[in-house]
Amino acid sequence: MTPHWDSLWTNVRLATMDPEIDSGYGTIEDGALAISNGRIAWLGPANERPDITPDQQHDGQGGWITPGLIDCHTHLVFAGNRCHEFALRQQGASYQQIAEQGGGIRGTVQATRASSEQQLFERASQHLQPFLDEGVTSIEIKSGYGLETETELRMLRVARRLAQERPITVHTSFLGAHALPEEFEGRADAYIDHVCAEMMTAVAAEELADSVDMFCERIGFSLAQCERVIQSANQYGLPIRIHAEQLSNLRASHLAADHHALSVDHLEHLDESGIMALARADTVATLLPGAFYFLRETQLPPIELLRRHGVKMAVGSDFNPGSSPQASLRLSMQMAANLFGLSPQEVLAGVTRNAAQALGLNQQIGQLRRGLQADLLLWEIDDPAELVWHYGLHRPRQIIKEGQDVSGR
Ligand code: DI6
Ligand code: FE
Repeated sequence: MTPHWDSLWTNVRLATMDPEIDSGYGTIEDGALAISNGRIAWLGPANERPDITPDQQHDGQGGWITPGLIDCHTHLVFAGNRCHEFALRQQGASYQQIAEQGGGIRGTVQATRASSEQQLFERASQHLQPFLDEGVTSIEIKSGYGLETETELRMLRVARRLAQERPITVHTSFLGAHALPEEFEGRADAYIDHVCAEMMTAVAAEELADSVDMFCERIGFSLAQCERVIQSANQYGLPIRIHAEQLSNLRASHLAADHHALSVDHLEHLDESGIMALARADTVATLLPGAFYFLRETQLPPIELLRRHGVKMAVGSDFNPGSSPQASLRLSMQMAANLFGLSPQEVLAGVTRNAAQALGLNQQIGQLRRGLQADLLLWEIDDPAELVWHYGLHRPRQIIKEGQDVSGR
């Protein structure tokens, strides 16, 4: 049977992000790329292209094709706003102090509980649009602003519906263990029982979560409490990820590594023993420079040690109303370079290949590779580093999602 191509791009340079090509962008100069049935059917140097006539041919005019961007850490579904809290922080209150006084996450929980599924969906669609416009083709979305069964389910249903109605792959994480709700004040263990038994059972019954997340922190939950959440996730066969070592070091990375977590996220207070554990488990270290910036943190995540031990680094936006209210992965990419010192190659790997691994989707997305989902972006740039250097200048000329041109949607 002669192979059939739906579409073909020529006169392009490819940043494949394939580590088997090279350890940088996986560059193919003067390349070509063909799509068939929503997958990458062929790619390589133009002069090696098989003689197949595609249904559609595109002239890339010397631009670059990259994989679609992947934001592997967001809290995109929420209601209300936290401007008041921002003002308190301007006057010197810390994020932790506000949380301890019953503000912070709890404020968003109140507003989210009071919103219908339709209201949450409309707001979340607005939140999603800027990510779509800048070339994000896959996104992780957490629950965690319900902290009771019905609202957690509503948030996750909204995330699933976004995947159905918008051109994006959505990975959902159940984050019941995000904060202690008011009605459980002083009874954190009882709340964790509730998360593990009732809430997770309901989430699993509707198949609403692709992974389980938790906030291991003094203002969140202890190691022992997180371990119980993990055991429960294991029972449902759900992979885990942990908000770890963000404000202090509770050794959550060790716990994550022991349980083969997909990712640990934030990591400003991570130490070398934690890094070695992550390296052994091949758990992805997700860096969230937006939260570092917005909370005016001074403790940097240990980038050089992560590099030295070969831990894979991803970069996420952490888009949320409290610690990272900027709806842009592209801005987070610039921050990862400028604030954390990642190279442009590391940043791009962090929002493609490594972000895909953080979602357990590295056999589907994250690289330009034959057989993978055809999620790709065509950029009018001379160097992929421009995507990290500039913020707010380049929009993809074409956005292809599973083989379909979804530019402008
Ligand atoms: N760490 C964070 O940065 C977000 N959640 C978390 O566990 C912040 C969530 C919020 O403040 O609303
Ligand atoms: Fe977060």
